[in-house]
Amino acid sequence: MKNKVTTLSEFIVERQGDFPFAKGELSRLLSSIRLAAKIVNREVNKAGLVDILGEEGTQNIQGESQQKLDVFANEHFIKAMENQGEVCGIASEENENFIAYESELAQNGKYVVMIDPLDGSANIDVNVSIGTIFSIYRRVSKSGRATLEDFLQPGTKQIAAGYIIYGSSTMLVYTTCNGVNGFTLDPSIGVFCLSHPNMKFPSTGTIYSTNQGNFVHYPEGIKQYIRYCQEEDLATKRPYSCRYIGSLVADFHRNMIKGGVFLYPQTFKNKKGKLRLLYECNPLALIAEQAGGKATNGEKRILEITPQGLHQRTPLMVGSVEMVEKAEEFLRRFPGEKGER
Ligand code: AHM
Ligand code: MG
Repeated sequence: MKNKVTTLSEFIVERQGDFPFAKGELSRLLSSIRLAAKIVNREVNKAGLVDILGEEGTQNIQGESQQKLDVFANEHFIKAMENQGEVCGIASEENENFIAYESELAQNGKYVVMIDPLDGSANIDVNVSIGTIFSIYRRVSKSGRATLEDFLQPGTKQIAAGYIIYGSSTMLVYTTCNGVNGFTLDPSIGVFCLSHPNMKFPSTGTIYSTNQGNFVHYPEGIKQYIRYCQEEDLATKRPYSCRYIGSLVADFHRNMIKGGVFLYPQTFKNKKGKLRLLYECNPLALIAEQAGGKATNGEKRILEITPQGLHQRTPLMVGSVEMVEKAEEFLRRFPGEKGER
């Protein structure tokens, strides 16, 4: 007989005891994310069928074109976080400023959420995996409207983080700082079921993920590391495979399961890197560490970076410990100018 299926809602309730200070609040917050994820998943799945694809015609604050599904996902997560009253404010990749909820209920909420509602959006209209990334903090202000300080906390202060991957199946993977667990959506009944308990990054692997088209603009240490990945060596199973989807969540998820490293360094064009610290790198860094992996900007732990702005960017190297440390070693050996040709 098969093992009993554990649903995400059962799991959230079982783990509620991990948070004596949070009582049911964090559970309710995670349940809101679960619901919004299902709604976004429904729209993502019918994206090819209805007239929802294509450019929305607006640009987000980084000057990138927004697509309709980004807007839809953004609106749904913003609404879902407001409704339960646990969250006093939300910051999103799609909004220049954070949103401080107006209702009295929400202003009593103890948490703030940071979110990339639909990451990898360039992949939407070509039917390639995309994802949602979220990060949860306790507010530092006492009550009332959320403040900027509530959002500008280092990643070490996260109390939970996760992602949803809309891929060949839809999964929700999250941590409440007590390991990482993955749930696969059974679309026939609309329920997330525990499919990947206690996920762990293999300590090493044979995959490196990077946009190799940028090679010429990479720092010397990263160029040298990539050359190392491509060399032949039986003992370390090199050359490694290069796998790059261009959706951070999908590349990260694959590497966590199979073992690998993801590199998005500073480049000649993006001197500070491309990926956003607060709602892309920090949540994945927390998940990586909770799964026994490592995340760094090449000099320091991602989680220890003090954020200065909501949309701050950072170089990112994340994945299997031994592979990240090898890349760091190359950066030390070949310091060079950041993003120097
Ligand atoms: P987005 O937030 O505009 O979707 O951009 C983030 C995405 C990541 O998912 C991915 O790792 C990266 O951008 C890919 O960038 P590039 O096309 O430069 O390789
Ligand atoms: Mg993004």
